[in-house]
Amino acid sequence: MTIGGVPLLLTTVMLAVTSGLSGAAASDVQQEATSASLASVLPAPVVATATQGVTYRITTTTTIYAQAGSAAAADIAGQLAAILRPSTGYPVPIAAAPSSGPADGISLLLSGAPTEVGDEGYQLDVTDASIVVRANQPAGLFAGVQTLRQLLPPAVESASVQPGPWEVAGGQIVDHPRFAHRGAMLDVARHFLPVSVVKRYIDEIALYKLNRLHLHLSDDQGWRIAVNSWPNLAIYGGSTEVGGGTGGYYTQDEYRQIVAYAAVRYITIVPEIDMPGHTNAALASYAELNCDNVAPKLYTGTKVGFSSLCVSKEITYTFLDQVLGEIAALTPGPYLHIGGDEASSTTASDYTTFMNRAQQIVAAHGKTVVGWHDIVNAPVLPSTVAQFWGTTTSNAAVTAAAQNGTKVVMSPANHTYLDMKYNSRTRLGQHWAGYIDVQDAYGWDPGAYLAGVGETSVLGVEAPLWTETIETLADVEYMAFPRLPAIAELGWSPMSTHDWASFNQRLGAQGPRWHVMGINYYHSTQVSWPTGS
Ligand code: IFG
Repeated sequence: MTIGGVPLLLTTVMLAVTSGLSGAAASDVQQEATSASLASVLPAPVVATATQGVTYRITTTTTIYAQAGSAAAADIAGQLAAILRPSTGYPVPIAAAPSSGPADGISLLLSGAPTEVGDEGYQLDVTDASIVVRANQPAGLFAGVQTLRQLLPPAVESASVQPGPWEVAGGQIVDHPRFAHRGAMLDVARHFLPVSVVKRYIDEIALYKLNRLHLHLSDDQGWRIAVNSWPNLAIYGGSTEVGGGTGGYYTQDEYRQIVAYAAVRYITIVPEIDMPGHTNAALASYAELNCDNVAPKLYTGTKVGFSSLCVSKEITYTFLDQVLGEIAALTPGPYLHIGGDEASSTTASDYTTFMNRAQQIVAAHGKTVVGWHDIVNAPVLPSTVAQFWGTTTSNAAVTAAAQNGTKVVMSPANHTYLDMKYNSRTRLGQHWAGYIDVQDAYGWDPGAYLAGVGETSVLGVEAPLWTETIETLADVEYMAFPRLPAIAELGWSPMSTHDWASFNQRLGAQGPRWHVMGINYYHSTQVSWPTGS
C-alpha cells in the first residue's frame, strides 16, 4: 500500500481489524476503537492505525529523550516539556536519547523514519512502554510533537496543574504534507498588530502544521517595518492606521525576534512590501517618490487602487533596492513578496516596466519573488510565485503562466479570506468575496481548483487575514478559528482523507483545546462542538 493517503474508511476498517472486532459497522468501531483521539488529529494524518487496548501514560518519571547531538531536537524537546510541565505538574526531564534507542519515555529521534515522510513528515509510535517520534529532519519532529499534543487530553494545554491521567492511545501514525507551502497571512498595515499578537498567532498556526507566515508590512494606511536608509517610512508612514489610530511599526530588532520565534516553530516568514500600488504610506513619507514631488496626506480610510509609485523616476528603483535590500538581509527565508495587486493607478505598460525591474532587484538580493496573481500580467521570472486571490475557478493569465512553469499559491478569496464574514450577522469583516463559514473554507481542492493549474503547479495554500476591520488579538482569533484549520488540512492532508463528516468531528474536538488555551474562536453552527468547547 502506498503511503499516499489511505481513505479514512479504510483506516477505520483497519481499526476494526486491529481491534479484533468483526461485523461491527466501521463507524461504530471508529468511535469505540479510537474514541481517545487517534482519529481526531487535525490535519488528518496520511495513515493512522490504532492498537486497541494499548495506552501510554505520562507519569512523574516520564523523560523526554532527544536525538543525541541535535540542538534542534533538544529545542523541540524543550518546547514539548514547556507544554507538559505546567499542566501535569511533573518534572518531565530532558535527556540525550541513548544510542541503543528508545527504552521508555518520549523519544524524539532523527533516525529510522521512513524515507517517504520527507523533510517535514514523521512516524509516531505509541506503545504502553514508550512514545517515539521519528523524523528525517527537525521540522518533522516538530510536526510529530503537534500531533502528540492532540493525542493528549485538552487539559494538557493548561497553564496550571490539572488532575490527568495523561494518557495517549496506542498506535502508529505515518504522516507527511501534501503541499510545501502551508501559510497564513497577517495584514499588519491596515491595523498594526504588536509583536506579542504576531507571536501568539505563530503559536496558533503551528498547532496545525502551517509553515509560512506572510506579513503584509506596507499598504496605503501604514508602513510597519523600520528601514534605516529611509527612516520616515516607519516613523511617519507608520504613525497611523485605518480609522486614525496611532498605528506603529516593528523595529528591525523586533522583526528579527518575529523571524526567530517563527523559525523554532518551523515557520518561514514571508515579508510583503506591496507595490507599485497600495503605496500611499511610502508616498506620504517622501515627496521625492511622487511623480509631481508632492507628498499626499496620510490615509486612514479603506479604499484601494488610488496610489502608485512613480515608474518613470529612477529614485523609485533606488528606493526599491535599498528597502528590499534591508528586508532581504533581515529575512532568512527564500521569499520576498512584492504585492502587485490592484495597481489601478499604474498603466499596464508602466506596470510591466515596473515589475521587470522590481523582480530583478529582488533576485539581485538573492530572494525569490512572490506576487499577488496580478503580477502575471507582466512577464514573470521563471521562479516568481503567483498567489491566486480570485473568486473564479478559471483565470486565463494564471493558467497560461502555470503552463509556462509559474508556481501558484492558492488563496481563492471566496474560500480562504479570513476577513470575510461567516454570515450576515458577523460583526467583523467584509463580504465582497461572499460569506465564508467552515464548509466553504473546507469544501475545495487546491490541487484541482483553478482550471489548468494542476497539482504540480500548486506550491500550496495560504489564508490571508486583512485587517481593515480587525484590531485586536481577539478579533484575529475570532476570524481565524475555526476556518484556518480547514485551510491547514487542505495544505497538509491527502485529498483521499477529505471528508466533511470526519473533518467536522475532528474540528469539533479542537474546541475544548481552544477553550483551555483561551483562543477566542467563533462557535460556527456548522460544527458539532463537544461539551467543554
Ligand atoms: N483586496 C486587497 C487587499 C484587501 C482585501 C480585503 C488583495 C490581494 C481586498 N488585495 O486581496 O488589500 O483590501 O478583503
